[in-house]
Amino acid sequence: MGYRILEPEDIPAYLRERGHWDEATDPEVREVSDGNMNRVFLASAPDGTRSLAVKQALPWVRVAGPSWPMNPDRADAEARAYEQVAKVAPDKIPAIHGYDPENYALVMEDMSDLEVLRTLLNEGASYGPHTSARIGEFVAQFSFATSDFGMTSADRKALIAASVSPELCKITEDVVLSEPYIEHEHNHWHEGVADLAERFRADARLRTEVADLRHVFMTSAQALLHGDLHTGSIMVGDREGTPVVRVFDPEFSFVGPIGFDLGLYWANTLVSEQRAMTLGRLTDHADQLRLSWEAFETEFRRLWPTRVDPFFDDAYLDRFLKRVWTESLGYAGSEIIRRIIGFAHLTDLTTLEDQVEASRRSLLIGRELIVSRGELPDVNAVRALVQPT
Ligand code: SR1
Ligand code: MG
Repeated sequence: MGYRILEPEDIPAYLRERGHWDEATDPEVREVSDGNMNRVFLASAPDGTRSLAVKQALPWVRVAGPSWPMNPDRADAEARAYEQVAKVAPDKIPAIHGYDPENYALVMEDMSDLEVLRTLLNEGASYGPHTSARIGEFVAQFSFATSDFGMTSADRKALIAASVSPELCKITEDVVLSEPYIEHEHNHWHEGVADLAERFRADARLRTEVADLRHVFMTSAQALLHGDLHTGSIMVGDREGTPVVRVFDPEFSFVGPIGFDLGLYWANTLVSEQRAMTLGRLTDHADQLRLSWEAFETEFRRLWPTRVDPFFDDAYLDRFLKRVWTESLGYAGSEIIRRIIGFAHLTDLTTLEDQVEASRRSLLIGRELIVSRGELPDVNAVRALVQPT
């Protein structure tokens, strides 16, 4: 792909060219790439008065290198998602200063005063009362606005067409929604769960339910999603005494089932709970699914009277939310499983001295969420499954 791959030393001139830096002194630049896919640089004035983040998509998966090529136009999807969220929930994403589609680079707010939620949780922090509530609201505001309830039918068709993201969706269809259930070179696991990995590959009931979730992922166009809403895609902190929650990294964004976003968040909270249990550090982990679902449902119902098409009546809203609930549980289960026996694992478990028990419990919860999702009517039923008495 003929575009300019930025190195740290290119960033000062790049920011000046793009009109983001006109201070007399060049910024100091450091690379802070962390996720699986892209590079991120922080550019800061030496006197500390200003700083920016630059994120660039590489033409491959960063952690795999050129052996796993990947279209950098995923950065277009990320910019599009930020643009849509900015209309309805600007307080829940970083400020975007500009997108350069020729070089697949976003210039945005430096959030290094905040912390990645996963990092904090791994260190033993609790969520507090705000984090999951803001995430539930984020999903409701973003999904309502980009659904057939928030947009006219014609605008929605244009959004769906513009948001097609075949390569990134294929990653999810593969690494989340099929590979963990077949023999695949991407898969790996701790030897202490090898028997469960084998059992899951032979589990016909599980396979059919995952096939159903995979097909819903491929065909359901409910709303524009974040697409990878795990606890590593969320930053939290405090600015002048106000709690701050920011969702970032929506490069997997596409128009799909809303439950995929909620489910990914739930999976990550459930695995973090298993880590805390192992370490004897449980705090408010058990509340997070409820807090995020209640905030999602409350906000979605608050927005409902503003729907553009009143043919969708109140009884349909109940039915729709029930469907979102059930699918969220299924996607939570599939996210848990793929994070333990698939390609990309979670530090929540891998950094435990003994990860086996937490991983086994998580895998079994994941399976149950998938196969029993239709029989889990509410949060209490999920808690009974996670924490049997
Ligand atoms: C090849 S990418 C594997 C995972 O990293 C991303 O963060 C997504 O979660 C994807 O599934
Ligand atoms: Mg990411």
